[in-house]
Amino acid sequence: MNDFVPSELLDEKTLPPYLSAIPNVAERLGGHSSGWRVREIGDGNVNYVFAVHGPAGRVCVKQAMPYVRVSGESWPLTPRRAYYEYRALVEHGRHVPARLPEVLHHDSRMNLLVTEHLSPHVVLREGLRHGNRYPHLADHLAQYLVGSLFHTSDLAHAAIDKRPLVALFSGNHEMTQIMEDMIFTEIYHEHGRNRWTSPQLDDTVARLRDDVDLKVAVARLKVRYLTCTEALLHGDLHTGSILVTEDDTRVFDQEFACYGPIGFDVGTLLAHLLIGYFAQDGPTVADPERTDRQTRLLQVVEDVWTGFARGWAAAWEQPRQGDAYPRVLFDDADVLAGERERHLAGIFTDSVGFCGAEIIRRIIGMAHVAELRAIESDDARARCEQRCLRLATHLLKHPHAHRTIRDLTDAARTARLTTS
Ligand code: SR1
Ligand code: MG
Repeated sequence: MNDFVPSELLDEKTLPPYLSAIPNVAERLGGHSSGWRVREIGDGNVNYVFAVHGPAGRVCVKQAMPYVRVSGESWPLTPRRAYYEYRALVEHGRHVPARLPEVLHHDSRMNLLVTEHLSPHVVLREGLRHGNRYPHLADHLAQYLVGSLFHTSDLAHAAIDKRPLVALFSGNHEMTQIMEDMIFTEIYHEHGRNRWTSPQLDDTVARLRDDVDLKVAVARLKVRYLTCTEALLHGDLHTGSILVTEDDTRVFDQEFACYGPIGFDVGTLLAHLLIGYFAQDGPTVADPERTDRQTRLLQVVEDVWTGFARGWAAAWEQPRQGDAYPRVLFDDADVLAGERERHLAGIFTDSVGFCGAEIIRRIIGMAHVAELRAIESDDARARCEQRCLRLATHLLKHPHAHRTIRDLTDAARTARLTTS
């Protein structure tokens, strides 16, 4: 008998009876629920996540609580985020299912999502930190970006179908508000959630806050994030939201999903790859592999963009259902190709800016990243962070100076070597 009481937050004890009433999940786990093992595996700021193991298989369960994990009940947060995560998986799943976890169950009353449990996958951030090689990573990420972004944009999606989705995802405003505040506003003034490596970065932070040009650049990006509904974004596409093996790449944790500027997802992803590049310099012991790892990381940055641009151009040339750039208006293929390139250049410029904004907020805001946190010495960490901030401010203030992805990786190389 299922004695599960609805509306409660599930835990190691109550999850098995709840799951046993969901036929496809129970079947995947196999055997009797009394034999299922439950383990909490979440490592993010927002949620608890459980892996459930049965004799036949495994599933992953995420139930959104009405608050933020790292802050507890003192920071209430809508549990409806689970619904938007589910809907984003469904919408992106129409276009790029191979790069997502399979959805097994969604319970909107319980704010709960069950997906396949990916194993032996590891979180990309950790894999990169340890220097693992992922030969298909850049291709897979480019495939994910094209699939999720091109195919939800007005190039591929008719307005009559897209507009209702824009309206639906605008309901995720409590989550987007977090990004609006954290990325574009609160780090540029005194705010209780901010923290940084102190006193090493104190002067740098003060300089950032006094930098009017920088704040104008960030304010313009915030307007893009607030007003542009180009495509359905993941909304928090960092290397902790990606699971990998040598042969596979899957993107998860779409709870910040919203319609927004394409460059927001692309730039966020590039930001975290670049933070990983700078963080490699953290350990002070000599490491003969370090240079190779850094070279590989910048190669991933370059290959992700190159693969994305190539995939975008290829998708643009296919028969499309979207209302943007109707072929009937363009007899001259060169004119349309020129527009395609102009469009991609605009996405790149946006990406450069959002990349800079994301790097800064991960160093002086609330949500820091594991590879920088793991650097034990405050001085060594601050050195890496200064280089990150040097690059990020340059990107924000001079986005148009970076016309190619090589310009971006060159700027990263320069920021790493420049001493100030
Ligand atoms: C309370 S949420 C803090 C941050 O963690 C998530 O990963 C998002 O990036 C968010 O900004
Ligand atoms: Mg997350």
